[in-house]
Amino acid sequence: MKAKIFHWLFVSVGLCMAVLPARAQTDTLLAPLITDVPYRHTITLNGSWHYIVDPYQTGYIDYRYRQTTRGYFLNQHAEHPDQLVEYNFETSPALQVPGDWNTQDAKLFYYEGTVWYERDFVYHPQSGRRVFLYFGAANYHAVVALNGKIIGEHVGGFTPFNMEVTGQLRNGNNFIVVMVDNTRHKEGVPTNNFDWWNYGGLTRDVCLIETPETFIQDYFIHLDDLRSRQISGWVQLNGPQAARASVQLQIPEWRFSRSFTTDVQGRAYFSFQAPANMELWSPEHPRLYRLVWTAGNDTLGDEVGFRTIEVKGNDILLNGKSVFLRGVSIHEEAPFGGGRAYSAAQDHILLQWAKELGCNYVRLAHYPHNEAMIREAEKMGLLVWSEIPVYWTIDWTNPGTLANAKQQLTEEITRDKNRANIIIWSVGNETPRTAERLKFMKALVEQARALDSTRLISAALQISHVRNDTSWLDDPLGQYLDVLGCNIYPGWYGPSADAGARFASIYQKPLIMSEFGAGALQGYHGDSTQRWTEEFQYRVLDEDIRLLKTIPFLRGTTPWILKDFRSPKRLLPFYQDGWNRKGLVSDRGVKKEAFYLMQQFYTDIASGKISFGGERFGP
Ligand code: GCB
Repeated sequence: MKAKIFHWLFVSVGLCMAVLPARAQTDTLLAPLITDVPYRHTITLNGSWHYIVDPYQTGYIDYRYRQTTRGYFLNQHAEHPDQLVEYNFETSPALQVPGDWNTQDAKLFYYEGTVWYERDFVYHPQSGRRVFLYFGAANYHAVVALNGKIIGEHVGGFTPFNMEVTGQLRNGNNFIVVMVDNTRHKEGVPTNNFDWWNYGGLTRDVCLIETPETFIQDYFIHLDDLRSRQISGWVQLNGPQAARASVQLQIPEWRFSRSFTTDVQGRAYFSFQAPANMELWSPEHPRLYRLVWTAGNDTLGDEVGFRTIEVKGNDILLNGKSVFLRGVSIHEEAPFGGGRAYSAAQDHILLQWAKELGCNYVRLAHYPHNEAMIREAEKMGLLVWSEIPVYWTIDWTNPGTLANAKQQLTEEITRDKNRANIIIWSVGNETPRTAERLKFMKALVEQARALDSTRLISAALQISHVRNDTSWLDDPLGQYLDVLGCNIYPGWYGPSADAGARFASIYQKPLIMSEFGAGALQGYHGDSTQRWTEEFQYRVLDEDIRLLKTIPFLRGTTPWILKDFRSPKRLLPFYQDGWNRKGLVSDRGVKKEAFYLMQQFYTDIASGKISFGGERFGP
């Protein structure tokens, strides 16, 4: 037994040294991302995990800053009374996964650092089956070990990752240990400074995915053209039989069945014409079709919608028709109280509020939300702006930061590219106008386009100056974007937008006002000039709406924000108490007066009462 442990230490220390630099910037040892996980054969590892809070990373590094030989990955137990083992998962408390640690243990509310998670499970490997360990997300840096051996590492708090564990699972008892560290870093994405709670932990589902030896790893399907009803895409197999293999696609409602042959890389590209009776996906009619892929002895289902999205002049065309995006910004926080949201039930409540507001669109800020959120929105007919956490002032000249931002963007697009409701990939929020940032952001735009040429690219920008009552949007980043996003806060961070206020852009592109609003403590009333009252928030929003109505190229609005959210930057006692109060709904789910004002604005747009640049968006 001892010899075994020493052998393990030797091997794993060597491995750890190789894969664990002081601060990894990108994924290590991971398998290509498996998509469409809700439709796969999975074994959940959600539930109760033991945890150890380790602020000094004692389970990881020794007193010389080397990888410790007593690492908690070993999950050791003292076998003799004289043996020194200074931790014990078995007798440590438990956290629920998925979930952040901050809201599960009062001692961890403000904690930023390392927490170790451990879970035992029973598994019986079968020959001919491959197994992958999948994490929906871990914030921020995760190192994963199976049965005492490190098997992978991931950096980035909001995107999935998986490792192959075929052949590494024992028949019977197994254990996983994950070190999760949510320390903020200057070079991180996001960086040190951001306006939301840095919820740490295994915040999304954890599961084992079982597949045949050769399996359908990923696919991409999209409607290219309305008139020709051309659908195209690709399917990717993984495994020993992946090359020159036959893959079948069926869409039962169309009685469609077609086989494709993969190339040497295991990928098949396809293209076909949809039947004339194809119904398009739209917010009014969120039609989804069941599809089934078959390759060898693997089958994979999904439900997909078909629609087109493009920009023409100042217009955003959904299925060829100009659309106004009546939206709201949303953080991934539980609808009642705080804590990371992670379930379809929580997501549904948030999205239902957006529907009540009159939305056909949501801005999921400021990072990729959980997969259930996107799928729920797709079923409910809500278009989506999806964003990566390139936020404010990150480390623009650091190549590791760019590599990580690209990685998060890739993981986001890989996971969600088949969701019809996502129409915009946003590459960042309120980034500064510098040459270094432009280079960085241009690289992200190019990456997004290379991965997915079927959607629009945007970013939330800021105005550069106000001249003669006119706010100017002329950020050079705008030249690379399809749609301009812009955040403005007149009447909150700056002077009110007075009656003559105007908004101008140097670009001939559609604009989404991606943020505007004011803070109010729900139930706190007074004069409309008194900050934190619902009346103050209402007045500012009223003035914002007046300004918005004057912008002929405006094609969408997402006020900040649907629900009050926790932020350690919002410390004013009584009014804030750790909450950003710009929600249209309070942290307890109570609607504020401003909610109804915004609702009226959207009713007026949807009924065609309000037009933009002569364009009406009525039924
Ligand atoms: C912004 C940011 C958003 C903040 C918001 C605020 O411009 O994009 O993340 O939370 O302002 O409340 O200040």
